[in-house]
Amino acid sequence: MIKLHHLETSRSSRIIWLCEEGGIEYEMVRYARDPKTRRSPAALADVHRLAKAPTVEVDGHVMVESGAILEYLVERHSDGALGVAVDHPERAKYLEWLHFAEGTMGMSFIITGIAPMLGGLPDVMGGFLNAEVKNLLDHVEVELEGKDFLVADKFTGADINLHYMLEGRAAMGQLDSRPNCKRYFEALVARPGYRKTVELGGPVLMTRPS
Ligand SMILES: N[C@@H](CCC(=O)N[C@@H](CS)C(=O)NCC(=O)O)C(=O)O
Repeated sequence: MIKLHHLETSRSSRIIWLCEEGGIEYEMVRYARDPKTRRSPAALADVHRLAKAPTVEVDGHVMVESGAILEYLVERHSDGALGVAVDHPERAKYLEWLHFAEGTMGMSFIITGIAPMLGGLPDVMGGFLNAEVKNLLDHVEVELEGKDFLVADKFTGADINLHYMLEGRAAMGQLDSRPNCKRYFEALVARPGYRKTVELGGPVLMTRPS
């Protein structure tokens, strides 16, 4: 049995979604963020010293990194339906997109996403990162032209991983001028698997601390 350590309003929602849509049995342990710092609690550091979400106990290993967790769970603990087979022509593209959200996209999206809660960014840094976000969103917009999903014409872990990054952008209105991103995002959040994720794990987005 897989044990998912789920931190409220965090990336661990991805793993709930994967397990729910992929028919993977799991047990969930829930953690609240520190109300002032919004960091994870010490109890999560007892599970893994990084105290990051998601953390998953699987096959005798305490695993972190959502992209790697998604890839492993799809291949070892489901029928593979939410992945792309090794010999599929779009396998390379699937791996590229599965890891893109936490790779190239992660830094600028996360920093510009939390900056407003922390008093904003210095101009030079803001200029650099906002240009990066624009470039990356434009890239997604081109990729989604005429498509419902990122790869292989089906819903995969790559869509789950990208969705988390788009949640913040949707809330900031940055999908409104990008019709493909907007259509794609709205279809993802209308899925019963996503609704179930929010029902079980709570909202995905963190809001400003009081
Ligand atoms: N690249 C990692 C990032 C993990 C990460 O930073 N998770 C955040 C939640 S969205 C976290 O644990 N934040 C709490 C903290 O750092 O105290 C992944 O995709 O799993």
